[in-house]
Amino acid sequence: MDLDRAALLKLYRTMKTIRDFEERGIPETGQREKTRTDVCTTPSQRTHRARHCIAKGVDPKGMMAELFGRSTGPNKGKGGSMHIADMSKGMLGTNGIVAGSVPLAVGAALTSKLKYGNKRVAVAFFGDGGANQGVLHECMNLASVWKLPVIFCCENNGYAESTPVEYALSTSRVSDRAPGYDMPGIHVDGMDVFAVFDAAREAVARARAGEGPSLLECRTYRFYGHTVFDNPLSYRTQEEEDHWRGRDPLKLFRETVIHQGEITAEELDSIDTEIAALMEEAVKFADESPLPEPHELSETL
Ligand SMILES: Cc1ncc(C[n+]2csc(CCOP(=O)(O)OP(=O)(O)O)c2C)c(N)n1
Ligand SMILES: [Mg+2]
Repeated sequence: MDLDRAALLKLYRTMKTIRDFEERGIPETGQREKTRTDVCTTPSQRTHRARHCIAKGVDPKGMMAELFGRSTGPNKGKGGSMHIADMSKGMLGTNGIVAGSVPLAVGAALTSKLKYGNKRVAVAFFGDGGANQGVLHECMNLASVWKLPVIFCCENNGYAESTPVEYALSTSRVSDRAPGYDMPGIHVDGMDVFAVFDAAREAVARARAGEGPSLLECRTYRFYGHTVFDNPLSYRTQEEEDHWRGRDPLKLFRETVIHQGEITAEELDSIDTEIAALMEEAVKFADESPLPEPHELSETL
């Protein structure tokens, strides 16, 4: 690990913002959906797509507003939790179609190659369920043939809804499929942010050097159900959940940096307090923001 203090603190702040946003955004949005009769939204799935937006620097206050269907959201309340996009941050759009964003990333990578000399790198995120979608395989093939600057990043959390990855995947790892497309296949512990960071950095360097795509599989876990209506204990055990909870990425980060003496527990605690206040602010901002006007429905963003 060769990250300086500022980079480590930034990493922790981002991770903690994602966690708090997910844990706060889900119940808050659900509550408003139940009590509001003047707006129709689909029941919120877990806000898992939000994490990539936050990592890319999309404003959490605006994102909370988007979840609440408010006009101050990056998509003016018309995107909701499923379709947040913020082009100014390079966030090309979250997607409700499993593996649906993969071809969009490959298109962005083609633009980068043709117009920006591979300087911009596209990252296509998909799950272990998405790994079995046909479109992913077409995309990996074409990206390899054209040596596009794209990273295929599989967040393997062990389940596609309730289907265990061991049941649905033909290989033992998603990354095992990379040689079929002549690209590196890297498997990392997705609970270890340093392992993910190192592997991602290498894949980015390869993409920028014009060497083409990589397949990066991060083995992780979903702490909650697939949706708020899902009871995960109907298809997995408490012991399994406890095991993965013990490997919480925030906990592992804390233990590592405190042990190495890079950062103190107090510094991390003060970030926790700061993020808790940011979430209060985000919920307040979203609640106080106006709903979109009916005439905005057909306006493009
Ligand atoms: C093309 C398509 N098929 C089915 C669905 C229904 N669906 C929504 S999420 C999901 C499971 C996805 O699992 P995975 O790729 O592992 O992603 P995770 O939810 O674990 O992040 C399915 C089948 C969908 N949204 N799109
Ligand atoms: Mg999954």
